[in-house]
Amino acid sequence: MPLYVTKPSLPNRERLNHYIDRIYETHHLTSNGPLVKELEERLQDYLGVENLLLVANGTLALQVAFRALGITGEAVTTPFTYVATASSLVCEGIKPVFVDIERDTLNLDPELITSAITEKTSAIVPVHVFGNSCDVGRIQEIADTNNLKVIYDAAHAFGVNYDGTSLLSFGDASILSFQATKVFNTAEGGAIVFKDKDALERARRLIQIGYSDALSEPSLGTNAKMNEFEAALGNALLDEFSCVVDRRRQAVECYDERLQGVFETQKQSYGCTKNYSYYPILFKDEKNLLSTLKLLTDKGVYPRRYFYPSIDEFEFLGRTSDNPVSNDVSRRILCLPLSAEISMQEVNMVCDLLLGI
Ligand code: T4K
Repeated sequence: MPLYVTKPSLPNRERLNHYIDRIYETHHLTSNGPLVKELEERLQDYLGVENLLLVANGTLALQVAFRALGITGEAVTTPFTYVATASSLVCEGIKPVFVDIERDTLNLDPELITSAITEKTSAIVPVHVFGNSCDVGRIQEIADTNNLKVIYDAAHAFGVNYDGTSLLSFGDASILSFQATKVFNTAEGGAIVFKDKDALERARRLIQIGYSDALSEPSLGTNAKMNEFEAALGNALLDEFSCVVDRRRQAVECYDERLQGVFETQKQSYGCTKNYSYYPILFKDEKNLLSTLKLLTDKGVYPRRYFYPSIDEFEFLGRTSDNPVSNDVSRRILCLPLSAEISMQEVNMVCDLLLGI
């Protein structure tokens, strides 16, 4: 059996049926139905946040957050991320301005932000890469000094705490992705956590094609609603989520035990808890990475080059390619197979291959 970078978690079938039965009883399939409302409330409790809005996916979560917060002109962001962080800016008519990352945490380097700010800048869009927290304190100071909004791409940071509180409570908004490959998934889905209730209400209207209710006149909007089947999956998975985290933690501890000290890896930010979402390792150089990748894929193991290339190399994003750390890291990094489904035998098999045993 091939071993992919991840295997999505699925809830117990009977548990899922219990939620699906409710859909069959009510025939309420979408448009802010009871299961979506229930999941919104449960996630607020579970994550320890307020003003959480469920949406169709993480990419639309970003677009809606930018629009609800009135972001225009330019936004300072990171080149070491998935393309959606920046393409969502472009879709909203905002120019992404890339600044380089810290070599150890792999997150946006706060010390480089100020020099990238112009009179057109209205936001900073950092990413908590692989669930590792950015320097939220320093970023907020810079935002306050320059009167900018901060929208965190927290697609990887479900359930992460920083300094004893949810990492999602920093900035003006944080977005989550619940796409199948994420720690917590609803097949496709996402959420926005706003600091401000008014922004939440604007976003709620935006995701319902500009309608606040069926009778009033609409304003400009899009369709970014989560449906009831996705919410059923989310509710059922949340019921057993502690087991998902536990199994992922065991796999990460096994990787750590075998690989720590052998490969360079991401430095955990101080005060930040782990959600075991990804297991990145860095090779000496790209040649080394490519030969190991071949060895692994020949044996049916398919890790992923998250994130390669550094997205400042994409033509449609302006191709600046002048972020040497991001460019270097992106050529040398590989995310190893990790999921709640992976067995310790499989983790050990990957480690044996990496260590040439
Ligand atoms: N911001 C950041 C920082 C992000 O990382 C992402 C998404 C977003 C924003 C946008 O959120 P969404 O709009 O996607 O909600 C994946 C995901 O498609 C993407 O959600 C994710 N980040 C990105 C990092 O990775 P691919 O193309 O590398 O993954 P894919 O679909 O090839 O899946 C990887 C492996 O997982 C497959 O080889 C097999 C396994 N798999 C995958 C799926 C989808 C399964 O076994 N079953 C499945 O259903 O992009």
